Amino acid sequence: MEKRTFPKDFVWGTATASYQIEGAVREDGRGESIWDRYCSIPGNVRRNDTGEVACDHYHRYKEDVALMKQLGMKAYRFSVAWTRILPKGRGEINEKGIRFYSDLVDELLSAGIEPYITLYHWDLPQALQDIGGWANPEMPGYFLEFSRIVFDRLGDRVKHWMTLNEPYCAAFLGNYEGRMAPGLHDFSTAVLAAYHMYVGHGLVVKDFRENHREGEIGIALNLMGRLPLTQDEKNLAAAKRADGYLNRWFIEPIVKGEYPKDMIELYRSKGVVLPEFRKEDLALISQKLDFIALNYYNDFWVKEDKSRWPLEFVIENPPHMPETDRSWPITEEGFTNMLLRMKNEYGVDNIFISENGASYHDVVNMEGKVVDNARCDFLRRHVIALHKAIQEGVNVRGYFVWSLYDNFEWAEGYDSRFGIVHIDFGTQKRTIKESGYWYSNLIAQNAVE
Ligand code: IFM
Repeated sequence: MEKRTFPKDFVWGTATASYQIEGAVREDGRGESIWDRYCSIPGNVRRNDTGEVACDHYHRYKEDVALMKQLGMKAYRFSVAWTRILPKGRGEINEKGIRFYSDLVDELLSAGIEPYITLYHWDLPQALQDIGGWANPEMPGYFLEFSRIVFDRLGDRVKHWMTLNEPYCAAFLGNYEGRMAPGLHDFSTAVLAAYHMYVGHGLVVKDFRENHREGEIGIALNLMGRLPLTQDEKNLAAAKRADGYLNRWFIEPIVKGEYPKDMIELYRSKGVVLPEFRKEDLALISQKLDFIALNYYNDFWVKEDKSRWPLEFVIENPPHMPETDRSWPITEEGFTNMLLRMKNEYGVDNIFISENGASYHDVVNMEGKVVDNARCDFLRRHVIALHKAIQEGVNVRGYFVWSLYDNFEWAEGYDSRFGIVHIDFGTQKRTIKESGYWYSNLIAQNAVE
């Protein structure tokens, strides 16, 4: 088998997010988040699962860091819950919340694991949603206030920051498709929310630079191919709109300082209320970042569907595609393509893979093992695809598997397992899956076979 070696100092890690793993939602002064509220409404989440206990990481973080160390992880990406630090979103700081993250960072560093922090991974304080959430023009300023506290308290030890995780999901799935908190169905609100997230991102990056904070800062975007189901004109145009909706609306303001004109025209023609796109906002949004982080799962195919306002497309994959759970096709060549696109079309020259992984219905077998060969195969395919992109000149500095643990997979609850470590949600027993051992071996060799 061919051995493909990665650059020296390549960063290998895993990723998680606060609401998906911490639990302890009412402990030590944590305030209510939009996800607590969303989960409390029957029917929003499969089996009405909630993040109340999740992986109980809040209490078990030492054991969890020890497990990462055992697997040889070089880095760990996690997010800070705004509601632990500012229970009402603004105002008084909850020292116990800060303490938790500070202790976690210390534990990681003493285990030789580099912390990578995401400032916002979707768990907005409910108190801020009550005043309009991200659609409120004051939100960018509130996000800055929160971020400053985190930088002040953790920045002496944490050197890698991501402002937002997948703003597409937080804005569009949360405010338009309603499949995520806060569960709204209004396109104009979603566009405005996405815009304010970006202005907030810009303010935070500016503050980071002006205060000469040590380290690097970027953003984590989910960019994935949207391919025409057939080559006829209608589906080609539908694929372009789908790409505009998911990808171009998010990468172009960051790298070009402008929103895609065809999408602006489309939205206007459909009566969507758009933000003003002020020059000074666009300058903020497009400040140079130290890196752009890519979350890649799979490409999807699309075809025209005139009944779907305002974008007029639906997802429809070719028949008999190899798939993970949830009918996500396995498209590792799309991963290479997206990385090449980032470099060639958008000039991005500093990339982390902040998420990549697969959901399967894993079970612990009679020998106490989780033999997740399909996930090993998925990860191997994607790591090879990543290596190919690096060989073709894309500067990728690190890769984080989603996820360390099976965890609360948002509207899918606990049914969708992404971990390389299995969690028994009844007992909280952690069992390293075959994929966990496979990944550990890959890290030790800094190479994939
Ligand atoms: O679990 C999520 C994560 O929070 C954001 N990116 C996609 C993952 C899998 O759906």
